Amino acid sequence: MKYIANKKAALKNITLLFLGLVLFSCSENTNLNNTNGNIIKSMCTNINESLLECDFKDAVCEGSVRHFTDEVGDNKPFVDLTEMTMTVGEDCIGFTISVDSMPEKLTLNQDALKVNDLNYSWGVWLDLNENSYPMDGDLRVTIDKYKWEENSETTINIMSKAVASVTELSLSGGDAIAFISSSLSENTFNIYLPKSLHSKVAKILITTPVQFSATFNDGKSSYRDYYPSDVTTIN
Ligand SMILES: [Ca+2]
Ligand SMILES: [Ca+2]
Repeated sequence: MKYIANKKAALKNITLLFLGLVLFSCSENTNLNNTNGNIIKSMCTNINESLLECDFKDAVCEGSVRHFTDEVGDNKPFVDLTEMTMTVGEDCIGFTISVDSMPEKLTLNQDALKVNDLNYSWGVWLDLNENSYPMDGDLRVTIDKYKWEENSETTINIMSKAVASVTELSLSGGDAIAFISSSLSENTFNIYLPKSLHSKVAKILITTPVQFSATFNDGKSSYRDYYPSDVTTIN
């Protein structure tokens, strides 16, 4: 609940940024090499003392890459994880998350969905302390859409930008560290995190255990695909 309350309060300040998978179109790829935190100063603003809002302009992290392949056809196409990567560069961390296909439009805030319930999510959990459980001090990077208010059901066009939230997990839930403007190209999300974003981001190693997940909940049924599929400790 702490996590939801924290996030909801923050989102009230950036409602326009977070309304589903929204915003402007930009196909430029940028490689950012700034190592000393200036990238944070130039591309992030503080929502509050401990929460940043950042746009790294479709930057792509280059470095060592781990590739992950999930079964195709084991869920709804936009929930069906297919290919994922995790990149650990000198100064950055990168993730790509591909689903089988994304429709041109998504329906949000289904009438059957309760307020505060998760509607859509694509993301990755990082088991920083390698105990096979997302507990205190671990990290979560997800593109989430919640039903925050009793809004009526709506259908939106998918745009090329989505917002990923970086959350430090704790025993009571988690605290958002940053909201990162990320790109969506066809069926692939690309998330760029400079290591200078947070000390926990800097701790991500190429060997850090990860779990990818995609979720859709319309209030009547819940769909979830995750990789690796034999790990079920993350909820
Ligand atoms: Ca799959
Ligand atoms: Ca852990």
